[in-house]
Formats: sequence, structure tokens, C-alpha cells
Amino acid sequence: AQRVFSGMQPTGNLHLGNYLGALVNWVKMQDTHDCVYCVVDMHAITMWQDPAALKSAIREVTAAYLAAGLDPKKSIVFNQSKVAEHAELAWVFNCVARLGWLNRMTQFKEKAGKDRENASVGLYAYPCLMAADILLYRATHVPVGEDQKQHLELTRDVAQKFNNDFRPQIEAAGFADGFFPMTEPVIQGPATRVMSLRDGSKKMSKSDASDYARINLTDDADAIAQKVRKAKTDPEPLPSEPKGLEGRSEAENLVGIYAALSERSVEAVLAEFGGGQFSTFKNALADLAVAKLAPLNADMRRLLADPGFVDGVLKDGAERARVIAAETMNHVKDIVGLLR
Ligand code: AQP
Repeated sequence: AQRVFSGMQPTGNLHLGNYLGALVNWVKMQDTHDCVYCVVDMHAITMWQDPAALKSAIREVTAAYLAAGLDPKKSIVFNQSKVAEHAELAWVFNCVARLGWLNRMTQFKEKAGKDRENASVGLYAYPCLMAADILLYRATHVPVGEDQKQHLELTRDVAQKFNNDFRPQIEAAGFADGFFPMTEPVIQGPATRVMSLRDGSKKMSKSDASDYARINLTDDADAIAQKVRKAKTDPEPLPSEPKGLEGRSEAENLVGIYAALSERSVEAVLAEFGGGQFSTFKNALADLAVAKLAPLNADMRRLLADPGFVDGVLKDGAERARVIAAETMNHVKDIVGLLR
């Protein structure tokens, strides 16, 4: 069977990068796969979070999932900390993964910054928890943005080493082709790497200090229009063909966002706007972004007005997730030699 797993951190508002890079694909995959979508709250606490803000963010991210079109009847939607097996399997993977593998992770280097001695052990071990999230459901496909590619490679390394280290036990348990699958990343869609609106060399990120760097899914029409209008550009008019965007990362990013939101190709967008002024294009982009995000925004507000509903979705999802998670952990304990 083909199973999808993916998650987002409740570390703040979701933004257009999360939406176009991941969520849009998640919604589509519900039609073809058995899907598990998680709010990864244990990942969030690898950096200090205000506890009250974290609780709200967990509900907000869940509301964004539902507003974007995740169907909690079809897919399993829950928050990570409700299913204790994530932490349990992560510990086993801490013992399978090698220090050298984690030392190569670029996201840790970026997030830890210069003061590495002071980063949490959790931030360092983050990729092992992510491998546990995915492999707990023995997921075959993980739809993510480009930035998660390296972590997905580590997940495969962990699966492979586990399958090798315990080969006789895995075969004896009746799994002829290894216990964990070699999970495939699904990095596709029109915008796998949405860049900051202030700096075309940085990805759009929740933790960017400038709110003008991103369009939040909770921004109202005025905020969206203002952010698009203020987005950094260069003085040249738009080219008529994609190769004219080379070396113009800010322009390329805005055209990419337009193409993704309108579900058209970059060629088609440039055929319409090429040669024209940036201001004309920016106005069109602002209108489009408002038109696409306003219904989502309204749905989120409606859902958040009834926290009981959102909490109910998470509770039901966690119950269903636990059934799969418990089965995997039972096998893992047997395979590794932990008495149950
Ligand atoms: N700019 C982006 N373009 C495309 N995809 C993106 N994703 C994130 N930023 C972009 C994808 O969104 C999913 C959820 O990401 P996450 O919540 O795990 O956190 P992240 O990747 O660390 O996202 P942020 O916004 O950059 O958060 P902070 O600032 O807290 O680190 C993933 O599939 C990711 O690829």
C-alpha cells in the first residue's frame, strides 16, 4: 500500500511557502493515497516556544490544514505529541543514526547559528524524530518543500541501517524485503521553494524577523496587497521568456508565485505580463493572492471560532494514528529485542 506522511511545525503562522510548497500537494494526494498529516508540535519545542502561543498555534495550523482542503474523514489529522510512539521510535533511531550523519545537516547549522554549544540537543536530534514520524506509519511518500530534501535522505539512511542491523530478526518476523520502506520524497508542484519577499536569496520562512518577508495565510486583503506592493524587485521590466529571469531572483520568485496561484505556467504568465511595468504585474498579483487566500482565511476564522471542533478532529485523528503506531512499535520492540 502507498502511504503518505507529512507535517508542519506550529511555530507561528503558516505562510505562502508552506501552502504552495507542501499543503497544495497534500490536498491532492488525498485522492490517490492513504494519508497521515501531522502538526509536529514536538519539533516546535526544539527551540523555546511561549507555551500559550504554542497551544494556539497548534489549533491554527490544524485550522489551516482543514481550510486548505484536508478532509479529516479521509485523512488522519492529528498533533504529534498525542501519539507517544513518535518519541519512542525516535529514541530507537537516535541509537541507529550516526553522529557523522547528523553533523552534516544544514538546517541544524542554520538554526543553531554561531552559538552551537548552546543549541538544544533536540534541535540536533530533530532529523531522527522526523524519521520516526515518517517510518512509524511506514510511509512510502512524503510531500515536502525543497528544503526538506536532506532530512528525507537521512530518513532513508536510518531505514536502511535498521533493516541491515536487524536483518535476521526482521526476516524471522516475516518481512522479506526489510521492515521499513525506502521512503520517497515528493518535491513537486509549481513552487517547491518560495523565496522571501525582501530577499530573493532566502526562503520564505515563519521565523524571518520581518513580517514583510512573507504572506501569512492569516493576512487580510490589505496586508497582502501592501506586502506584494512593497516586495523587493529590480528596475528592469518583466521579460517575455523564462530565460530572461535568470539572475533576477526576486522577479523570478514573484512570477513563480503568480504561476502557482493561477495554476498556469511561467511561460504563460510572462507572455501576458512580459515587457510591462512591475507595478502592473504587482497589482495583478496582489488581486490574485487576495482572491485565492481570502476564502481560506475566512474558513480558518470560522474553524477557530469553535476550538471544540478543531480539538475533536485532533483527538479522533490521534486515536486512528495510534492504532498504526502501536502496531509498528510492537514489531520494532520485538525486532530490537526489547521485552514487551
Ligand atoms: N519557502 C518555502 N517554499 C516551499 N516550501 C516550504 N516549506 C517551508 N518553507 C517553504 C515547506 O513547508 C513544510 C512545513 O515546514 P515546517 O513547518 O516544518 O518548517 P520549516 O520548513 O522550517 O518552515 P519555515 O517556515 O521555514 O519555519 P521556520 O522559520 O520556523 O524554520 C515543509 O514541507 C517545508 O518543506
